[in-house]
Amino acid sequence: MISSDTRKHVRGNSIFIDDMPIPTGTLFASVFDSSIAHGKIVKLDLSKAQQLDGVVKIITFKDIPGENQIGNIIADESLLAEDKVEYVGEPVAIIVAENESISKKAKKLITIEYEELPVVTDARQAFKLGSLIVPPRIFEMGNINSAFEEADFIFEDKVEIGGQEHLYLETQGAVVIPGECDNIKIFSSTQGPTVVQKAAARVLNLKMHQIEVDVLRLGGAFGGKEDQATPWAVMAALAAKLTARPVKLILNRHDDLRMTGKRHPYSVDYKIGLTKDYKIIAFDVTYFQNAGACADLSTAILERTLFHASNSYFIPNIKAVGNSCKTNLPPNTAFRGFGGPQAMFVIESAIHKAASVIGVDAHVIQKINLLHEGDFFYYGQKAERVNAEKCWIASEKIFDLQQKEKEISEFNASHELVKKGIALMPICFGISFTNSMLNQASALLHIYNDGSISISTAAVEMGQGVNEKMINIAARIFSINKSKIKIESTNTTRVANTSATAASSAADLNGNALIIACNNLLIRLKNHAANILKVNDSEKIIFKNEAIYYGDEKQKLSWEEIITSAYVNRISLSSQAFYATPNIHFDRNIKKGNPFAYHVYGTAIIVSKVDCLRGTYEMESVEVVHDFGKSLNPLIDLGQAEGAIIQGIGWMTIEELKQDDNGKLLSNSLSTYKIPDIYSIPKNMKVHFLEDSENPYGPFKSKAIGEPPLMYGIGAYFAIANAIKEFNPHVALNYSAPITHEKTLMLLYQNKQINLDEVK
Ligand code: LUZ
Ligand code: MOS
Repeated sequence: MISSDTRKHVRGNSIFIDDMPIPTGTLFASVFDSSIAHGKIVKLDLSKAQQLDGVVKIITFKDIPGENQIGNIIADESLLAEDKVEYVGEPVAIIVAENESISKKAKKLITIEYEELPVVTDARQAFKLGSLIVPPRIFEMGNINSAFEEADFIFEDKVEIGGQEHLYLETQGAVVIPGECDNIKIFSSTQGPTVVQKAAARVLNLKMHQIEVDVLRLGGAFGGKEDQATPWAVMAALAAKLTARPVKLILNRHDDLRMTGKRHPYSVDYKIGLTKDYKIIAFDVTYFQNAGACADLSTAILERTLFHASNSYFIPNIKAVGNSCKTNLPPNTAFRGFGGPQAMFVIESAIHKAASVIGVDAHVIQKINLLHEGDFFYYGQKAERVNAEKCWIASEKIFDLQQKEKEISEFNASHELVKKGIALMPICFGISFTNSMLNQASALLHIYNDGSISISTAAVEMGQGVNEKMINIAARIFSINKSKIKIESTNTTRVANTSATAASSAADLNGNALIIACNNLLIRLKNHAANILKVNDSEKIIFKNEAIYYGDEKQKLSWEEIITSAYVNRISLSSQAFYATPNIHFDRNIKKGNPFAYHVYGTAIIVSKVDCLRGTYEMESVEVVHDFGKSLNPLIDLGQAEGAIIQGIGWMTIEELKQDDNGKLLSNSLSTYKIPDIYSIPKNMKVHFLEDSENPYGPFKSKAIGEPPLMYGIGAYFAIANAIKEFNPHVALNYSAPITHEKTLMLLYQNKQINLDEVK
């Protein structure tokens, strides 16, 4: 079944911020930002710009009525720079003008002088200088020192992991309409309406109830709008307050790429110890996270890295150290996976390295070490309903791993300049915000007296289909046609204190709240139906296909009739409900607890094909067994899985962020930053739904889907690496992602003498 949003999207009927009809007199704001990565502001001259016809106001930090502070977890981020700048793209002033072209023209008339300071863009260099966002964090289990003494194999290495640009189709932006008495309404392209509301209140010196944030939908987000939609919305709100006129602020693509943060690059040291029968008994890992110039969500992201240090494996002795390093780059931020993907690439690199040196296939080591029922995660949570091995074995069987390996080795034996490589990638991803507090949601349900339904939750639709899932839930409980149900915009006045739509949890948290709201009303309606039908046992009343049944007997009472009758009899047709995930907690002092409601499992088998003359490659196949629980909507879930896989492969292969030594983004356009396109889709992509998986924590036993499948993309790195080894067996891999075509070419010919005349 096609979702209601799909229809709107393909017909161009969906409204994004930039499509909103705006009131006449709306001003346009643009942002003047730092051109250097680190320095003191010596002089800021706005006079020429101010004199330009049509410029209404130029705002600096001095005009802020409240606090010049938008830091969410840590208060270290000013909305507008005061006396120093710490990254290229840091906002300094807001130019508010009658229209966009005037505000852009005025921006060019602003002059600024800096006293430049040393620039640090590298996480390890920042660490050496003692430039950390917070003190190092350490998670541990067992005793790595004694375990390393018992190990038969020990390997140590370094891993480098690149960042990733979100590239949501809709850039950051907001429209703000001022109301009476300082009340303002913000339309923001944000994943976190309450985050925006709170930050705006702080900066404007208003109460939260004076600010209404409304979000109809986002044109993509991927984590990039969990925290980083905030500054633009707050700037527009500030401009609206100071001018008492509506204000629109939308970043163009170049500005967005330059000014916003990305997925965090990490540099990592590890040491891994195995027994002679390939059991991993010790893992010592130190992460250097490149946080950028302020905290943003970096500490939470680093925490999730620590949680996922051992991916889908049971390792009895682990020590993981996380360093969040402050550099002169735009603050890096949430991105689908939230630190989990970086952790998984490291443990997979360690296993791959061990396998290469020992001389076995990596998947032999992977399989032996998979997590089992009752094992403990090293942060103290007992593993329950573990599907790690189930997915692995199902993938071997369904996709005939043995036959595949045979075909690949035959292919490689008979081809000299094209090689194939295979890799398996198991995943285990914890579901719940790692900050337990955030695992709450509410739903507001109205049934109008014509029988149509309106639903508000905290979930933000960003193309992931959460609205359709909410419709599915209500339609299922009331057993009515989907066309009777409407999902309203996400709005802080209707649903307060919302957690951001993030952590793959929006459908779980809001869906569970919605189930409670629907059931409350259903009970009310059943009691009323029992009255009408003059029966005592309302539990025998069933709502089915828009009709009312008593036991098996269909009654002369339709959905519309029972609703009208309830209204006439003065029965409330509205319901509000709250859900908080039970049984989760985490003690940040002892670093133990039960942070996740459950885990999502799966295994991917990825085959690459590398052109060994050119260094180019393609993914020939990606075949996955994924644990969806009991899917709420298989088509949406499949779409999420496929999209995430491609996004993950992009991160590991072709998406390469580059800055110069002065902290200036070089990959600042779509011609220098390549993301996957239609030609990147593997010829053979199959996602098999694991059978017999149920989840007591998900709505109707479903599991979260947003982030976990992204991490299958990590397998692409190793599939390419293994193909390279077929061509150049003595290649020394440096475990540096992404493995671009250029890097592939260099690795193919690393230390390799080749006489092309001899090649067939
Ligand atoms: N956002 C967040 C997230 O604030 N906390 C999390 O644990 C998280 N996990 C994944 C993605 N976004
Ligand atoms: Mo998050 S990475 O905004 O789910």
